[in-house]
Order: sequence, then C-alpha cells, then structure tokens
Amino acid sequence: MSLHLHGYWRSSASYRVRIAMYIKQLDFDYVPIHLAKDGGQQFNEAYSSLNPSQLVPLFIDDDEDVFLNQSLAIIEYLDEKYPQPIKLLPAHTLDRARVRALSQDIACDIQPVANLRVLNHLTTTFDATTESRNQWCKHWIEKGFDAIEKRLTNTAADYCFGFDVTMADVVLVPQVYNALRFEVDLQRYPNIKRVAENCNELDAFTKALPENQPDAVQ
Ligand SMILES: N[C@@H](CCC(=O)N[C@@H](CS)C(=O)NCC(=O)O)C(=O)O
Repeated sequence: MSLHLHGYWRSSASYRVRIAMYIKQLDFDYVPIHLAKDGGQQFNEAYSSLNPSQLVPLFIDDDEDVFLNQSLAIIEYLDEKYPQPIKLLPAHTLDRARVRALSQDIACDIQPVANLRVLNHLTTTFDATTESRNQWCKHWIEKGFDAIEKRLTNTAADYCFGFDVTMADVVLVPQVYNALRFEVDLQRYPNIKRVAENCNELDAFTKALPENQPDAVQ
C-alpha cells in the first residue's frame, strides 16, 4: 500500500485527515503513534526523523515520495490530487477563503493552545493541576465556539456552508469531539451541534471516529 497516515486515535488533527481520506475513499495504512506511551512515541528517533515537528499527523505517499505534516495542508493536497467523489474546497475564490478561515479558526486559534505539549508545559513549569488544565481547555474551546456559532448563523444549513460538506466540517467535528471531553455544553451552540450531528451521520465521519481506530483505548 502506498498511502500511510501516522496518527493517534484521539488527536483531533489526525482525526481531520482520517475524515478527509475516508471522504476521498482512499485506501491507506494507519500507523498509530502513541502520544503518551514510552514518554511519547512522537519523540522517538524513527518518527522524529520523518517529522521533526514531533506532532501527528504525518501523511506519506511512498509512490510519489510525499511526506507532509500539517493537517490542513494534507487535506488541501488530497483535495487537489483526488477531486472525486466530492471537493472539500469550493470552486469560487471567496467561498474557498471562507472555508479556510473557519478551518483556521479551529486549527490555528483553538487546538494549538490546548495541545498536549502546551498542557504538559503548564504542569511542569506552572504547576497546573489536572483540574486547571481542563478548565484551560474548556475556556479556549468556548471562546472559539462563541465566535464560530455566530458565523454559522449566516452560513450554515446542514453543514457549515450550506448543503455541501467542506473542509470546515472536517475540522469542526473533531473539535466538537474534543469539546465534549472537556464538558463544553453544546446546548449553547445549536448551529455547531446540528452541523456536527449531520456530519456524524455520514459514513466517512463514522469510520474516522476515535473509538473506531485500532489504537483506541476504550
Ligand atoms: N497544526 C498541526 C497540529 C498538530 C498537533 O498539534 N498534533 C497533536 C495532536 S492533535 C500532537 O501531535 N501533539 C503531541 C504533543 O503535543 O506532544 C496540524 O494541524 O497538523
């Protein structure tokens, strides 16, 4: 098999790429990188040599010598290389920019501040407890969701942008999964809740669920 995805079942960035790969109906080999076991397998020599950022996901296509990190870059690459069966980025320039903006609201402004290495630094350097780390994550997710909920009022129907699934949905659903872990009350966000529920009825989203991955810990 030529396509490989290094990821972790509960990593939202890996989850985004899994959804995109299932939407594109690609056959791929999933390579679990456990972010906690052995001090974090993302730091081991073999993985670091493939991805010096020491983060997941990492996408590899052996046939074309492609090594790509950054989930949004991977998704856009897949979308251009495999335009069928559906496009995740719209054809119109402004629509495409809006989809990227909403995706980045999550991928740049919510997820990074609650990443594992940030949380670990809060503990080791600032003595943060598990409780305060959880409050930190919940705070930043709610701050981001407050804005996204307002945006969706103007753009969403079944999905973030009307009736077609886009990259924004692919990025939103993993963040909603993560929000539930931190006990964010989704009743405050009816648009986000509806869109996530609609997405989760689709086969590609179900296959990509963290609990459906081979490395999931039940
Ligand atoms: N901007 C990156 C984020 C990647 C990232 O933060 N991955 C997390 C999991 S969601 C990770 O590998 N964390 C490991 C760590 O913090 O040590 C992307 O979108 O791919």
